Amino acid sequence: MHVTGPLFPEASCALAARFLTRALFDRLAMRKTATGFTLPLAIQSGQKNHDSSIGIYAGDAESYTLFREIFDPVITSYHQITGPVRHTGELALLDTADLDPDGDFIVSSRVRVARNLAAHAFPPHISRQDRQCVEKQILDALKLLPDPLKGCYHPMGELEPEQIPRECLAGRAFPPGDRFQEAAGIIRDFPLSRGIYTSEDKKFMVWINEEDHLRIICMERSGHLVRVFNRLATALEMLGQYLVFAAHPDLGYLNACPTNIGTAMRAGVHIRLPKLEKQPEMMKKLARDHGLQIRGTAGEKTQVTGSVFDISNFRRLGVSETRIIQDLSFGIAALIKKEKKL
Ligand code: CIR
Repeated sequence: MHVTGPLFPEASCALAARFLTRALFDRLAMRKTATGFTLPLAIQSGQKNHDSSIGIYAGDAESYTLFREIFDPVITSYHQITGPVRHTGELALLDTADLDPDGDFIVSSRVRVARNLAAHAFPPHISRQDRQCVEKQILDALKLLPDPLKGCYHPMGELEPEQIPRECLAGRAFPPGDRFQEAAGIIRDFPLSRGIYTSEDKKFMVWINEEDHLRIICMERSGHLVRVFNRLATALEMLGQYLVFAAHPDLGYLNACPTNIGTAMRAGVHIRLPKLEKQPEMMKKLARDHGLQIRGTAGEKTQVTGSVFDISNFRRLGVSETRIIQDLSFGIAALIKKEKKL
């Protein structure tokens, strides 16, 4: 394929724009994965959105190896890894106490991982028929889970567009996604073959066919992050007996967005810190020292309301799941200690 003109908008600060030279593009542009995914398809989102921070998605597991000359620098730069990536995970159950037993600070704890089935194209490139097949395979596996993970599925396929916001509020649907995902092809045929599985106690959830085939989520309204993690580790272990997840020996679990590979895990708490809120520099330093990411109350790029921050792990690749939870627990304890002291 020969494309003339700039590959990305001039104002783009995307990592893909930084590393994808014209010569590299020309060399890789003719390649096609077994599912038919190409580099021009991978960079569509970055081309259409001048404010992309990454600007590239994988259409399948093979994308990470066939186009590794562009994925590798994006991955090492985003995940701040020096040298070659050598990821090794560890999902051992942990034994740590509640981080906030009196419930003075932590509102809720949440852990999520992203997974894709190895045998199918990822959401940016999947066909309608394969998406349906993925939904069925995942549901068949979920049906085998024992209590307390047993639950029910809320298919979104038959929802009318006007019903979706209400279902989202009730936790039975997820929104169609953002313009980055739309440009990447992730929202094609929405809401067909999408849905949310929830356990009866609502502490375990699986989003099917959103940005990845599976987003597996555990949460509860307490500071017991380790209990939440252990529940997720148990569910993942069981699902892994029935489903083959896309993974790479050095990169860990593979997902549509290169920011979400490795452990593909984001663990965190919603925590009320009114005193630290007034000391943003102190809070930033604590976050930096403990590898924490601070987000607004409703997630990325949102405002902080009621002094409630979303605090989670920054590192996801090149560090084990167990280590992430241990470091995060340590960091959150340090924040609570400082808040009490102020
Ligand atoms: C970007 O390039 O800015 C978007 N594709 C989003 C990157 C962050 N990844 C994500 O939310 N999964």
